[in-house]
Formats: sequence, structure tokens, C-alpha cells
Amino acid sequence: MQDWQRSVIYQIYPKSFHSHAGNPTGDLLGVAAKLDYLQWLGVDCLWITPFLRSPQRDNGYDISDYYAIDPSYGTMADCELLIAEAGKRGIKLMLDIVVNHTSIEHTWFQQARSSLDNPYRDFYIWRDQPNNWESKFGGSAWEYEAQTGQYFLHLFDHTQADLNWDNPKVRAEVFKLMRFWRDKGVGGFRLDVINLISKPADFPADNTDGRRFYTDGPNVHQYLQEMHREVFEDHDLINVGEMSSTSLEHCIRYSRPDSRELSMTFNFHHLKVDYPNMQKWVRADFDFLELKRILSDWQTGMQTGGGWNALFWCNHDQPRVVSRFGDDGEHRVVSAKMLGTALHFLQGTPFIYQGEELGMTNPGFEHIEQYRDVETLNIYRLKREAGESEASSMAAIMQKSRDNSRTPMQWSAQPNAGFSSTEPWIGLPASATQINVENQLDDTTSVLHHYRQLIASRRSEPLIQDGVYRQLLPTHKQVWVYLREGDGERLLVVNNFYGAACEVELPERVITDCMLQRQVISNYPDGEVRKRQLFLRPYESFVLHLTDH
Ligand code: TEU
Repeated sequence: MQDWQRSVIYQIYPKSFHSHAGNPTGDLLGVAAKLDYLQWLGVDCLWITPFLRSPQRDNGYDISDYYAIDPSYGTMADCELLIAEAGKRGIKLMLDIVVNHTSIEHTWFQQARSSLDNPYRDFYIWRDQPNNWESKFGGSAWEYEAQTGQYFLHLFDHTQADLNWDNPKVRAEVFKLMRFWRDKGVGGFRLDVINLISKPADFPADNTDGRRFYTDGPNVHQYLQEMHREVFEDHDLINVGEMSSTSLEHCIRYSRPDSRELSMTFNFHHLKVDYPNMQKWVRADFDFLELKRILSDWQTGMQTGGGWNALFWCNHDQPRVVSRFGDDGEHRVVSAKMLGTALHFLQGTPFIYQGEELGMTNPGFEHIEQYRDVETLNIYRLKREAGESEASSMAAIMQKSRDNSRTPMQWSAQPNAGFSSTEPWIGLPASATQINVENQLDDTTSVLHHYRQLIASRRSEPLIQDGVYRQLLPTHKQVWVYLREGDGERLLVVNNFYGAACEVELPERVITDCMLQRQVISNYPDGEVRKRQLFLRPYESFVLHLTDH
């Protein structure tokens, strides 16, 4: 086992974490000021979303200088201080590297767009005619440049131009900038949409949006192996690839140690269970059986294939999980704890997104003026232009917008939830005065203390790392039950995903009378000794360690 296979990683969206300077947006010194809290929580590593120089059209995922800190986040000295202070607390810092595309304000693009024979022209992807691929943020994936009379490719916003990875000079520049950050002392990289970097040379037209051609594209494994040789080899780094619309087979290849590519992969299949017919922008309930099936297939598949999963419910692109798969009203506390337990006992490296450990909810913004995200604003415009009503457009946006997770971290009941002394760049949910760190630190029954216990369990229960995953009752419509099995011992993980109580009968031999049992964690204070016949309360969840003897 590698160290990172025992780690828990905490994701920070610095724009919304803490403002040390008292600005509307957060900063790196604001992160440094909260390191004691993160150490108390017990996390090993921080993934901080991009804070490099950027016009901030996509909140830093549009980088214009890979060697400079965006002034809104502070200075290079602040960054060095943060790395050093985190290191003193045994915490690594993972840098979010966005190299599928750059901002069109990057000097490479400024050069490239200036003439057809500029040496940087081939850093990007140009065509005389666009094909019919679509941008992930809506509309065509091609933008016309009048000055040179060609179109350039952008899989995301039209200000995020895709780099041409087939050009060896591009790869050399990427590896150089990664070595720069490695040598500054970062503990690893989170690689944004890294499975989209290799496009097929012929750019075939598609009958859908084009993703089947550029996802896990022709040379992607070769380029990642080159990155491994050029940047990772002989360095103790945690490298996580964000894989968009990927497959299990590719993720095994990306993350198997003998492939010499990455440490682990994020995939999003389990977060599309509320996208009916793969459509994100409609309001819909989630499909629980599908959620269990997908997570189980990935557990078994990655385990058998020797890959490693990055585990997560939340990030800066996803709504809050308690509002999504739990209950953010009456059962908020138990359901948030249940969701944490269900995820943290799987094989892989769990990621906790800021505020998830508090059971933070979607803010429930009803008006488009309250939203800031470029994707949300694009979609709203496209929906309204297509004649969809205001009410239906907003119903989908309230449920699905990325801004649901981008509201400021709730530190206290102070104004602006203790995030800043100034009004923040985006609003806060009304519940911030109740749901915050200060309240929960003092309350040992809080979601926060439950997450702290989950993090500690990962160290004390080796079966979480290497126990064989086996799902029980796969067709049960309300509970997700699984085992993590080792030699003569097992963890039994039981989660009721709904607000109704229910009775569950476990198969023979899962718990027998002669087994020793120890409760590892539970979300009700008065958990009883368990039998084969289980009566589960709303959102009840618990883990038992069982030993044959
Ligand atoms: O996201 C990649 C991605 O494909 C999504 O999760 C995306 O946000 C979603 O499909 C939109 O519905 C990464 C970053 O996490 C995201 O914040 C960036 O906007 C995106 O890449 C572009 O860099």
C-alpha cells in the first residue's frame, strides 16, 4: 500500500474558503489561517482549485500564466508560506493543473492568434471549417478568429482554447511548468479533464456532441506515461486525474501502478443518476438502484483490475450531496452522516469538499441574478432563447447549478458566516447561522465530528484499504449494504438512503451468533447489537466489524 492509499484529501475552493484580507473573495493566507482546523479534522492533503493567474472567466480554470499567483489570491510568497505551514502540520498540498486548455489571454494564445505562421500557432487546434462538436458549456466547440480566418477548438468556454498535445513543444512546456511546481514543494497534482487531451487527427463529425471521439483519445496513455517519466518518476507525489465521461477499462489503465501514469482517477458516472437520458439540465429525482449499481461495478472493477478510485460525492462542480441524495430539511444531520459513511468505507481515496463535513446544503437561489457561474449563465440564456419558461429553467438551475457548492464556507454565525468582513462575491444560504464550524466544533454529535471519526477510521480499520468489496441486496430499493472482506473478518456497512424506516433481512452467514462484533461507527446515538433481521430508522447507517471464531 502506498501512503496515499491510506489518505483522506480535503478540497478547497479558495475563492469561497476564507478571506484573510477582508475581500469579497477568499485568498491563500485565508487557507493558511485555517490549517489548524484542517489538522484537527485529520486530513492528509489539500487539493486547492486553481489560484494561478487567470481572467477568472471560469474561476481559475482559464489560466493565463502558469508561473504566477492570481493577485486576487495573494503572492508567490503567500503560496510558499502556505506550502511550508501545511508541511509543518503533516499536510500536503495538491496543485490543480489545467492543461487541456489555457485562457485565450495566455501569451501562447495571444501569439498563436496573431498570424498563421506564428511559432505558437500549433500550440492550439485550428481548422478552416468547424465540425459539429459541442462545447461542454453549451453551443459550438469552435470559435471563429477573423484575423486569421480560422476556427479554434474549445471544449469548454470560448475563452478556454484547447492545447494541441500532439505538438511535442506543448508537452515540453507542460512538463516544465509541472516540474516548477513540484520543485516548489507541492505534494501532487490534480489534473483537470486530463483524459480529453488527445483528439483524433481527422476530427470526425458526430451524431451527438463529439465526446466519444476525444474522450480517452488515441494518444492519451502515451502522453501520461511521458508525463510520468518527465515529472513524477522518483518523486513522492499524489497525482489524480479528473476523467470526464471515461470508462472503467481506461481508468484501470490510468491508475494501475504498472502503467506508470497516475495514482488514481475521478469519474462522474455515479453523479449522473439524476440526469434522465443523460440530460443534466432538467430537474429530476435520483435513481437509487442505478447509484448502487454504478458504485458497485466500479468498486469491483477497479479492485479486480488493480486500479485505484478517488471517492467523492461533492466538488465545486456538483450540488451539495445532502440536498441531492439526502434530506436537507428534517433529516439533514443523520442523512449527511449516512452519506459520509456510505462513501468512506469504499476502497479508494476519499475527497471531502469544503463544507461537506458540516452537512452544508444547496443555497436555494431562486433568481438568475444570484448566480455567478459561466456554465449556469450560458445554459440559462440558451434555455430562454429556446423558449423554455422562466419557472422551468430556474427549477433545473436551482437543482443542478455548480454555484450550489460555491457559496462561502460557513465558519461561524458572524456576518458573512465568518468568511470575510466584506460582503462575499456570491450569497450565502439562510441556514449559515445554524450550520457552521463554530457550532459543530462544540457538539460531539455533529456532522463535523462524524466526519472526523470517518477519517480516523480509515487509519484504524485496514480492511477499508484492502478488503474485498461485495454488495448485498443489490435490488433493495432503499438500503445499500456492502461488505469489505478479509481473512476471517469483515466490515458490514449498512445505509438506509431514505426517510422511511424499513426492515431488512440479511443473507445467511453474514452475521452469525458465534461472531464477535464491534460497532465502528453509527449515525444514531443508541445503536443496538445487530442481528440478521435489521430494523432501520430514517437514514440510519452503521458499520460493524465482524470476526469469525
Ligand atoms: O470540469 C470538467 C467537467 O467536465 C465537469 O465536471 C464540468 O464542470 C461539467 O461537465 C459541467 O457540467 C473541470 C473543472 O472541475 C471545472 O470547474 C471546469 O469548469 C472545467 O474542468 C474546465 O476547466
